[in-house]
Amino acid sequence: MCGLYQLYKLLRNGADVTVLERGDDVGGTWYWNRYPGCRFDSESYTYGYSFSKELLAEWDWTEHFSPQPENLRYVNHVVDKFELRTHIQFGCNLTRAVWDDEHHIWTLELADGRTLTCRFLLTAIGLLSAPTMPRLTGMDSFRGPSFHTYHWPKAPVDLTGKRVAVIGTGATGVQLIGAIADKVGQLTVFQRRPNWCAPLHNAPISAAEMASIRADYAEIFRKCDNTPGGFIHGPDRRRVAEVPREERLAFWERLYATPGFAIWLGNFRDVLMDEAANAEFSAFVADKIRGRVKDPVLAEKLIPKDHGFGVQRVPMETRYYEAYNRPNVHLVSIGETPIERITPTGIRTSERDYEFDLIVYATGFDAVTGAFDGIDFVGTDGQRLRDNWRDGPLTYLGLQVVGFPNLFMLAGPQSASLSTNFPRGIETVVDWASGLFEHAVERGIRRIEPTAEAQAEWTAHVEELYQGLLLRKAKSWFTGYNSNVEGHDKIRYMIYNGGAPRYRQRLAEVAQQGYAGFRLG
Ligand code: NA7
Repeated sequence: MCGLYQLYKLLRNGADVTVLERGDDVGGTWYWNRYPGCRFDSESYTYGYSFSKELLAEWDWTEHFSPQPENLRYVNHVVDKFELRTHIQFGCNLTRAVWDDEHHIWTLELADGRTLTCRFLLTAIGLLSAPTMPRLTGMDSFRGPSFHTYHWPKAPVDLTGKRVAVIGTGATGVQLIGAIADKVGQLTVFQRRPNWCAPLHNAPISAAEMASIRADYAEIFRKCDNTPGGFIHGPDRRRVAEVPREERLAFWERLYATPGFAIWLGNFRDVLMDEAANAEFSAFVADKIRGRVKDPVLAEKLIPKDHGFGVQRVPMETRYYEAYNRPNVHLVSIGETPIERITPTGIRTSERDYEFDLIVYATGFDAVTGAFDGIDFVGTDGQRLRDNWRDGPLTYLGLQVVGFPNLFMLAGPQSASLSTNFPRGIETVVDWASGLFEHAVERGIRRIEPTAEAQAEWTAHVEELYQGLLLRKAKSWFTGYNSNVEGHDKIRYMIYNGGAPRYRQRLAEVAQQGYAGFRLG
């Protein structure tokens, strides 16, 4: 989504540009993630690109939260419409990028042995594009198919009558479980920690509805521009304690019945900041779970006890809790009965052996920095990006890093794109970066690098923004936590939590001040 828009902009500005794509077709997230149930959690009409009126006029979304196949069709439609495909080289796996400080160029090494050079190197490599597998004994010994959700095969997988294991209950696992519970023979879910999930309330979009959405696009995007998350849902400015109990319960009932992230991003503002407010809302959601899961012992296992609602990414679900009322669905709490190993025929826990035809790992990603760590970026004086970021990313505006001139991260750590409705966030960054490139070309600028002071100030600012939020304590990808990656068991300040409007304002000020904080030469 990000790279394609940047390509479009650069081509329009007459730049000499090529896109290197690891996959053998376009789509990024929507190319790789093909698991059943995969869909937007953003309202479809807030997720599409906003830059072309023609595109908005001709594209019909068929569901409020569009599924992966339609999303992939959308990306292909955009690529064909704007004739972008010929500028993309597929199957290019960038392994190394080395900066030459004398000639001001990057040399790129690809896995197939090819070498390319460029003046400006822009990354649009995704924030959730480095999937991680658990470190379990015997994983290679399993005789049936097993894969990470990110690598769900392109060829149809017949689940009918199959005994399926799903490990992981994050946003991905929750989508998958809800979608396949009634398709498989037996489904066994291996849950390490439960999540606070909320109903998505997806529905088809009728032709009349689409017409009214289309007529309303300007207002929809205006709304998205003005909320911290780039969604149509913005926080309610009241605090929980200010609102009489009956009124707030009625408000929460409405939120629970509202489609999308309203329940997370449209809640009272202190729910995500104050322990007491959060505990009260979490209790409300816990009761909802108890109301939906028939077996009370099972219901308690599905209610998080170690963190409150919304401090981790809220998985949006469709019939997720009801899946556990089915006789063919079984929950294994790994906390009680840990997985001991994967066997040739299934999974052995401390309690018993399970036999499976298929094992699916919905175990998440080395988020945000994982894709960067996968490339050996070598900057000035031979310094390496992955070494400099060992204890957490250091950036200026989430866009650039000291020691790595002319390297621009279009959806980098510590930028707002990661904490917002992604296309809304990246349109801001791409538009801004395109302005900077024009500025550079007009003035014959060949080298752009942030100052050490600007980077230190921004990184400290990002860290400070975490302090007011309960999410700072959660073990999730928002804090850079991943038990499957060595060294990622401590807090890293990955995302900018100041909200999209504030970020946009800051970018505008930086540009107005002649790109303050950047050294242009
Ligand atoms: P997440 O949200 O990181 O979830 C990963 C899940 O996998 C989560 O339930 C983890 O449990 C579980 N997990 C991870 N490693 C293991 C091991 N080793 N053993 C057992 N269980 C494990 O990734 P998703 O793909 O669901 O979602 C990522 C983003 O994609 C999401 O935020 C959306 O923006 C789209 P844990 O909770 O860590 O105990």
